[in-house]
Amino acid sequence: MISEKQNIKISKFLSLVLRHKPEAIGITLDENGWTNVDILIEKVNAAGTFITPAVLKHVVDTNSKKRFAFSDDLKMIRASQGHSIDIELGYEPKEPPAILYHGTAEPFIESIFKTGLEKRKRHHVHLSKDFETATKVGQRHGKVIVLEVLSGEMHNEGFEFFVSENNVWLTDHVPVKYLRKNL
Ligand code: HQG
Repeated sequence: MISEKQNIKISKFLSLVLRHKPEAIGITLDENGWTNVDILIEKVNAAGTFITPAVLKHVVDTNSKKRFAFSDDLKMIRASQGHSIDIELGYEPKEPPAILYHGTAEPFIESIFKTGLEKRKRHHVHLSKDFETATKVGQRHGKVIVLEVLSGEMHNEGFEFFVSENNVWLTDHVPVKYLRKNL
């Protein structure tokens, strides 16, 4: 239908407008991050990236990290996590596994072990339940370091965790005492 290269290009553009800058193409997100599919398609086309409803569905279905989700009636679409703008994803708090992983890069380690894991520009700290995924996340930033997060202990002590529709674990902040480095 479309090349892999085109698929990735559209996915990146959707991440930009559904997570960070809807105003770049003149769409708005509701308080839960949803936007109307027909309007999105119209505005993405107007901005110079050619997509049809079938192409959009293909990009959503084949996305390696399932970054986007349609509403049940298929009229709305949103990013499942990763936003920098102020929306409420509405995920219910959930008990995490005993251990979760966070992939980061070496230059950040000193600062992380001073202040803990911070959400930075995003809404939450992003954690993975498997080591491999965390490794891939960390590699985006440089020489990868995977940290172990004592999520079970945090949960017992009252910290809230959420899991996104695409299985990313989310929390507000991970204090240093729940982090382990030497994996
Ligand atoms: C680091 C991608 C210094 C943190 C991925 C990370 C993920 C600190 C960076 C999702 C720090 C933020 C999220 C501190 C945290 N001092 N550095 N105190 N606390 N950091 O990209 O977790 O492809 O915002 O370790 O796959 O890397 O977008 O977060 O290195 O799921 O769908 O600050 O984004 O998904 O970087 O990645 P990011 P992330 P998508």
